[in-house]
Amino acid sequence: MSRERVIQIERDILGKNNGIAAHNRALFLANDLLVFNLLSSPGAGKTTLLVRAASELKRTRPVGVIEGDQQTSHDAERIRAAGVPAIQVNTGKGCHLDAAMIGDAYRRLPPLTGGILFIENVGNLICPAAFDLGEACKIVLLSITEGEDKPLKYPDMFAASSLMVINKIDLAPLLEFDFGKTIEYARRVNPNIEVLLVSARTGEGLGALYAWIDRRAWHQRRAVEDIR
Ligand SMILES: Nc1nc2c(ncn2[C@@H]2O[C@H](COP(=O)(O)OP(=O)(O)OP(=O)(O)O)[C@@H](O)[C@H]2O)c(=O)[nH]1
Ligand SMILES: [Mg+2]
Ligand SMILES: [Zn+2]
Repeated sequence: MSRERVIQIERDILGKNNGIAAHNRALFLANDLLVFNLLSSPGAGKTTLLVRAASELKRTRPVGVIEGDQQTSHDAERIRAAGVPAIQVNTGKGCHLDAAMIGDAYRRLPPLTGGILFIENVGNLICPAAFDLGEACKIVLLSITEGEDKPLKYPDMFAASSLMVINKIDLAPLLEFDFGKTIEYARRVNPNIEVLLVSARTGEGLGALYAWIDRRAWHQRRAVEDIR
């Protein structure tokens, strides 16, 4: 296949996805729903973080989760065990979630008006960056066992994200992880990226994450009021 043909097919796929994502986004705003698309390599701690965050945040607003994995419903079961509604999407041979999958899964969740929807994308630092799902923003999770250089090796993911959450800081005494260097690399790719340090295991740093989420909720509500 020629290079031009490959580029054309990519454009068609992304163009179709973007149309559905715009539809999702309008629906989310109409339902006063704040939506985050959570991205990371496999095992960085997305589900561990979501179990804690969803349990905490659901005390003050509705919270739901859409879980993306190639196979199994393990992650949705972990979320449901915390008393939070979750829909599992299996992508089979696919390696990312797309906007149509999110539209379908959203319809199967209970009403979340005024609340938060977390989408846990397939563990993959590459193509989920290219697919808009209709989210308010992307959050990239980087665990300190992965090494400092990931923002430079997988720049699209960090360029597309509004927030980088550095996870597993409880392991810092065992590793020689350079936080300053990692943040510098991420900001080289995306000068505006915000950064938080957490341990999803111990809960350290999660207060700052909840405050960050509350600020986003406040900004979205103001933007919606301005439109209305
Ligand atoms: N020490 C430590 N371990 C963690 C932390 N967060 C997650 N883990 C562990 O890391 C492993 C993977 O965590 P998950 O939450 O399943 O990671 P994930 O990103 O959801 O993984 P996939 O959905 O497979 O991509 C598990 O063994 C967790 O217990 C943390 O903050 N500290
Ligand atoms: Mg997971
Ligand atoms: Zn993919």
